[in-house]
Amino acid sequence: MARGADLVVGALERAGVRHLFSLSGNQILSVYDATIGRDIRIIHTRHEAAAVHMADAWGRLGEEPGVALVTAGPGHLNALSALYGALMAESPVVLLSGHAPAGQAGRGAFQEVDQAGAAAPVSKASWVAKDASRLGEDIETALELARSGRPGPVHVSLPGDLLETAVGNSEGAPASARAPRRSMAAAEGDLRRVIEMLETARRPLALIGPAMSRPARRAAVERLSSATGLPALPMESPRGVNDPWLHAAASSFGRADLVLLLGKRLDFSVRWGGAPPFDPACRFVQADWDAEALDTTGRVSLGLVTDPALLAHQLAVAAAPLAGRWSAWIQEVAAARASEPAEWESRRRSAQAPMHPLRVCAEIQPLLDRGAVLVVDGGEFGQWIQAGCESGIRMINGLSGSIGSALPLAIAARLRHADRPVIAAMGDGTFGFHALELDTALRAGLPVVAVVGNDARWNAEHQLQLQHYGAARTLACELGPSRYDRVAAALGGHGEHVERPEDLGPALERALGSGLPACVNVVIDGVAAPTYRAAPAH
Ligand SMILES: Cc1ncc(C[n+]2csc(CCOP(=O)(O)OP(=O)(O)O)c2C)c(N)n1
Ligand SMILES: [Mg+2]
Repeated sequence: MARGADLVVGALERAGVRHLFSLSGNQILSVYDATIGRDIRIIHTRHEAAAVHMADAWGRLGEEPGVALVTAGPGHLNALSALYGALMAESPVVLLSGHAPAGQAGRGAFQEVDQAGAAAPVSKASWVAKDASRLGEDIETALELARSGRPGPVHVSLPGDLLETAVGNSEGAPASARAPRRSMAAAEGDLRRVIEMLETARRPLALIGPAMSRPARRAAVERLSSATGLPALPMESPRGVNDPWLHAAASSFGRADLVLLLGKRLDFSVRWGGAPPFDPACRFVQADWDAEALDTTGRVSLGLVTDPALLAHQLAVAAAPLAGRWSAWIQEVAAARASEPAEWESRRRSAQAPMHPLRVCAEIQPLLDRGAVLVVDGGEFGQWIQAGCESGIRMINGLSGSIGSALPLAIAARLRHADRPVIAAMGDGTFGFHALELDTALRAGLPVVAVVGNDARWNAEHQLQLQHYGAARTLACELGPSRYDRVAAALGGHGEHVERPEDLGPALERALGSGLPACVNVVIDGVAAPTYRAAPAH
């Protein structure tokens, strides 16, 4: 006799979900049980947030929702900070949480808490399943919502008694025929208005949000850029216009006279379109999937509710006659993005110990050139790695500004890209959040290499203290010069401790060659992150 849990797992399997990132608990053991004999694997983590970070990475890397499964109450609440990460990264994620039995609702059941309410601010949709026989539909709806429009996390709470309820022998209905989606293409008139604004622009610039910056949608933006010469920059960093990856391209913000926000909110990361970095005379056009995401302050001249990737496709054709008029400008933006301060080259080659983070970049780069995936997280060290390394596949902690996700993100990246090495670079403080996921990596056979930039402090906060309160008032942000490599070794992984620059390359090779989850603990000079101040508006 099938149970509610069988409907859940059947619907997941039919939708192509092959991995559940999970931490066990009594309310969800029926779901574990229902995976037996199915083509679904459970990756069991050491913390619920890690399970959601893994689902987030899965969602970002393939645009198919990553699914996390956690237990009720505290398990669910542990997962929520990571759900915020997925929300801000616009990553399709489904969080399934066990829940106190429906039959005990409101009676002080074990771990009973308003789970749907708690998840609501960090998800696109959030509900408690009501009917055991319809659990399959709950799953289908959640998966569909997570990937439609602006991708993002969706939560469903699964009361333990519904999961255990017998629902007959039916597997549930096969995936219901979905109503054809309304076309989200921009109307002819709206397209015309965008073209008219582009016609009078001398230095137009497209800024693209996180989902738009990933390959599936980025291709449309690249087509627009190559067809028309319109430059486009991704806005994925919580440091916004000071994203170190942008290098000097941040100065383009102040030079632009028309900004096209494609799936990009006019939020803190672009300083709400203010001056600086933007010129007060710069005009803004915003295209977004959601009407609620459109600017309401009056800064945006034209707001369109449309699929921004479709709009990019449409503009690539409709604005093609404008090709050529911005060629000097697009080259200027590209050159600024490619430029580096003169002193970087000598830092990359420096024999100084403790090492400058750029020296670490120089040793990581050859691995990236061989196709390794780069995951970057955490503090000042992370900013340097983002500024100093170029990688085909790169994942950063994202607009949530939350540190700690690097290891779980990297482990899921390894699952997604089994043929590529995965390097996760992070600060020593950041490593501590999910260090024990090295154990998950070992058990799951998903080796990743954590490169820990060890400056024995929470340097990003230390730097802020220096800046705002002065050298005499820095406190509480110190860490020990800990041997994090030994954590990896203690868990059965591979550890390397590196103090001298010439030892780093060989240590990285040994870590990769070990075939084990590894931690390369690198003693670094705790310098402040690189800054490319956006040029003031003139
Ligand atoms: C979840 C979360 N907690 C706290 C912070 C604030 N924070 C940002 S960077 C940072 C310090 C990171 O230290 P470390 O990982 O050692 O990197 P470092 O700056 O030393 O290179 C802290 C505490 C945050 N962004 N996210
Ligand atoms: Mg540190």
